[in-house]
Amino acid sequence: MRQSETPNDRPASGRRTKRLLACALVLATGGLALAAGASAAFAGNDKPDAPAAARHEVRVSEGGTPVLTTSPAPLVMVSVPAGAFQRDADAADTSTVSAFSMSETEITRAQWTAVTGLPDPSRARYSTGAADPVQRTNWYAALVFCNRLSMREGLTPVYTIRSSTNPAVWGRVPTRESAKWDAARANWSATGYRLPTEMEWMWAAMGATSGSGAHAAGVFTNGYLKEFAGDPDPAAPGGAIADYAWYGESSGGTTHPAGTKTANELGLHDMSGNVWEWCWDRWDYPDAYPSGALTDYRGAASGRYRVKRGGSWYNIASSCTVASRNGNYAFDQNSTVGFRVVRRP
Ligand SMILES: [Ca+2]
Ligand SMILES: [Ca+2]
Repeated sequence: MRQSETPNDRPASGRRTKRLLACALVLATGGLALAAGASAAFAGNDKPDAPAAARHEVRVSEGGTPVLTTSPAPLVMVSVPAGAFQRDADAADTSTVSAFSMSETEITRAQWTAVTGLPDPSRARYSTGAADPVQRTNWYAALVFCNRLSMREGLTPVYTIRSSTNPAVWGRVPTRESAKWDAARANWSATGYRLPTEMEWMWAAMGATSGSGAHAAGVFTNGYLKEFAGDPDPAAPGGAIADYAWYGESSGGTTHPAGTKTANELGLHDMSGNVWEWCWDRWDYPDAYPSGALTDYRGAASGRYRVKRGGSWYNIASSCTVASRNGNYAFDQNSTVGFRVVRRP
């Protein structure tokens, strides 16, 4: 039931509601919310904000190279080195991850519009503007963004749906469960953009090889204990999460411009909070990773949901940890969920 922790597009009404009550609420309202989303034809039904170009500030940070240079919203990619980490309390449960690069921030509303040309589905009442992360992009829509960005940058698109890598062939982004879109295949050797795997997300969130904490024999042994991405001491409880994350207690009930909180050790912003981030992996509840050593693990072969990570502007701190897992249906549009992208290094 944890995948239903946040009510679909009704965050304000249940902000302080305990988890079980929130579960019941989403079960009661989920059908209605979905029907409303479907009738809104994915575009959402909020009044649009001012044009993106007028509101988005160009920002280039340390370490990354802007690649989306032709739009008003450059996308900065940060290198994440290969490495290994302990993913839970069992020292035998290690994950090895190959090197990749990851967007410094969540994809913003301005970037969404610039890359896809599709309507911005974000719920305006839970957003401060076009520099905020895009939300209500379901998992299917995130794949469209990835391939469109790859094509725009002259890279090989990663995802194939309906035997094509061109989203123009895929048709309208589904707002209900779609077997064809669920069967999306990933070309892991392609040069283009894609969603992170859950293990890539976790490795990046804990700061990879430069993450503060205990590194022994090439394994980051306690990064999984971090209470938020950037937590300077995973072994010590507590920490200044509000310096690093827009979450339930610090957000004031909306998303905020991407990249305005302190970054983690890699220079990645908002890994904890602001919006949940879609990962590639299938997920079910209850569910566990396979035990033992895993290399470039890409998720279960089946599962009713897709993983989302990091918590959001709406969630309590315990949802924003490095190890916390959650998921949604791939077709879910939720104003607490967005995504960021990765690609080969
Ligand atoms: Ca800590
Ligand atoms: Ca986030």
